Amino acid sequence: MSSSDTPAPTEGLTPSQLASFARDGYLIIPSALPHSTVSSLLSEAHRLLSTLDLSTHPLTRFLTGGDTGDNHVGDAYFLSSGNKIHFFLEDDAFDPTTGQLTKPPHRAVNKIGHYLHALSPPFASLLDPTKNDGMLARPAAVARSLGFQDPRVLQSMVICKQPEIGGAVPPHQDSTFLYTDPPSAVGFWYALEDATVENGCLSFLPGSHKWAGVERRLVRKGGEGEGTEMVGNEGSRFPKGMREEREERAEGEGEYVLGEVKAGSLVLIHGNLLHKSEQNLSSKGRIIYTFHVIEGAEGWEYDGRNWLQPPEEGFTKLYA
Ligand SMILES: O=C(O)CCC(=O)C(=O)O
Repeated sequence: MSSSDTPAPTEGLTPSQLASFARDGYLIIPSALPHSTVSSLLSEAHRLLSTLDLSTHPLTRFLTGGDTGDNHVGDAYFLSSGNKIHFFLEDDAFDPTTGQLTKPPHRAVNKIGHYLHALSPPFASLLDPTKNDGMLARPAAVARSLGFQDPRVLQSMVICKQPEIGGAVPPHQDSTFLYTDPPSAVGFWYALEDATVENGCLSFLPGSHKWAGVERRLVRKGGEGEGTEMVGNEGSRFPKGMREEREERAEGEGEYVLGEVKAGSLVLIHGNLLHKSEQNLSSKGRIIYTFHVIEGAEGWEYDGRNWLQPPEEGFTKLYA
């Protein structure tokens, strides 16, 4: 095959990928990142971990608040992380009796967030539509395929799922945390290391995005103080256009499907989809990179009570 016959890299989603995402609420795209990109992002994740200085760190732990979401992390260090690179520690990295860390700092981090897509050049370059590095399914092209008019990127994170102590992430919907009215969040989740059952891969409740409305939202507590809380959602519970096809189902029905993936895979996650990951008690870590996209066009309102508020420059535009 001559170079002129070589098929152009697939930029957006194919019709069958779109159909699969619409049916299941998630889509796995193997080998979305070339090996060179995976290694540069992984090196950047390790470099960031090596910069953690616990002598000036408030020792904020990443707590999901369990099934109810009560007691979710919400101190000033967390609430101010939307335009910074902050480190959140693993609860099980602390000895419960003494409160001392039992792991070295780089092995104690649950996640790094939430402005990597702007402040870290290797992570920022994932969003660059002009780069020609063999990457499949570029974020802007994917967003176009999904019908976004003015997609905005927010809440980027490296999630470490550390060996032996990596915490479980309970079942949740991403629009609970990044609520627009109507809901519009889509998660872009990139495996930088293989994710397996042993080290806490994702699992999904297929089709739940069609019947599980956004019933609750994580918001800042009122006033100038710290803290987050879960409140009932009084706005729309499903994205535009989904009301007609939404199915009536009781929560708890259906079975989660494991999403074991190789490094370099991209997983797209609908904001209403119920998904989770288990603890990592194995000796192998599982580093991933994720960011979310919401609709920034007129007709979608980003909620002023959401835990994450836009930086002065506004949430990052995905379209040039
Ligand atoms: O990577 C994980 O274990 C969980 C990530 C997740 O559920 C999310 O980003 O919404």
